[in-house]
Amino acid sequence: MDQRPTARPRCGSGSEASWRVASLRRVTALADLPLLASGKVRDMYELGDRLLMVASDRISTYDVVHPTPIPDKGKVLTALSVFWFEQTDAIVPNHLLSTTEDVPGEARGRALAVRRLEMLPVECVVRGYLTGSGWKDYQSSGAVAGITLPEGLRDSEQLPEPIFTPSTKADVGHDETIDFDRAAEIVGDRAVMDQLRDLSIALYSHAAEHAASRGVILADTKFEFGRDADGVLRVGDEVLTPDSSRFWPADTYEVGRPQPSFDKQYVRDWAAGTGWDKKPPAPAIPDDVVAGTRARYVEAYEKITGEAFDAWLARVAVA
Ligand code: PZK
Repeated sequence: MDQRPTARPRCGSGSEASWRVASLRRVTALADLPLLASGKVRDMYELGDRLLMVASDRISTYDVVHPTPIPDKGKVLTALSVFWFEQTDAIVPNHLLSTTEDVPGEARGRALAVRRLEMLPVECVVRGYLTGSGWKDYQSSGAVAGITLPEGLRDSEQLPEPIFTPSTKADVGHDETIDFDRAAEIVGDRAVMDQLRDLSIALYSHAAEHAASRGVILADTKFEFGRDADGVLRVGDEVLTPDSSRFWPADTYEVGRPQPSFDKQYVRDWAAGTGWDKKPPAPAIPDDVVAGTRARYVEAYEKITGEAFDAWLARVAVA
C-alpha cells in the first residue's frame, strides 16, 4: 500500500475522466482526511496512525459500477462486517479498532477505524459450494486451485468439505486462482500459508454454520490477512459481506443451476431487460429497483444477525 499522504488515489477501473469525477466526489466526502486508496466501492483514509475504511453506497454488477447509489448499502456492509469481526474474534484477531471513536459524524455507520496492517499479498478464498469461477474451472479440469474434486458434481453443489482456493491480488482486472504451492511462493513462507488456510477454513466454517441456522447458505468467501506492528496476524478488509461472499437464500436453493444472487439479482434482472451489454458505462438504476435492492441488503443484515438494522444505526449515532 502506498502510504504517502499525497498519493494519487488508486482506482480499479474507469476512464481518466470518470476517475477525476469519482476522485472529487470521494475527496469532498471526508474533506479533512487524506485519501490513501480507492476501490470500486470503498475508500480508505488516513486517520493518524490508523486507517478509516469507508464503505460507499456504490454498487457494481458484472464488475461495472452503476451511477446510482443504493441508500444504506455501505452501512449494511459495515454493520455485517462488524457483526462477523465480533463473532470470529476468538478464531483470529482482526483490524477493527472502533465504530465510533474518531469516526467523523458524516461517516458514522459506514466507516471503521482500523489498525494499519502489512497486508499479505494473496487473497484467501474458501469455497463450500461449486459456483462462479470454481464451477468453470471444475468443468474444464475437474479441479479448482490444484485440488482435484470428485467426478459428477453439479452447478452450485455443496462440496464434500470446504476448500481453500487462494488467488492473486490483481491491481486491475480479475484475481487469478492459484494453487497452494504458488501462494506459498508468493507469501514466501509455507508455514504462514498453512496458517492462512487453516484460519480461512475455520472462519468460513463458523460463519457458514451460523448463516445456515438463519436460513442462509454461505457459498464462498474471501479474506485478506495482514500483520500488525507487533507482528500479530490479523484478518483485515471487510469480512463475510455480500461484496466479499456469495449468500444464497436456503429456501430457494436448487442444485444443478446457478443461484440468484441474494443482493444484486434485482439489478441484474432489470439490467438484462434493458439490453445493456455489461460494458462501461453502467446504466442508471430506476427507483423501484433501487428500493428493492436496498430492502434486500437490509433483509440480509437482519436475517443473518437477528438484529434490526435500525439498532445498528442507533449504536453508532453521534451522541
Ligand atoms: C488495505 N486494502 C484494500 C483498497 C479500501 C480497501 N488494515 C489495513 N492496513 C493496511 N492496508 C490495508 C488494510 C485493510 N483492510 C486494504 N488495501 C490495503 C482497499 C481500497 C479501498 F477501502
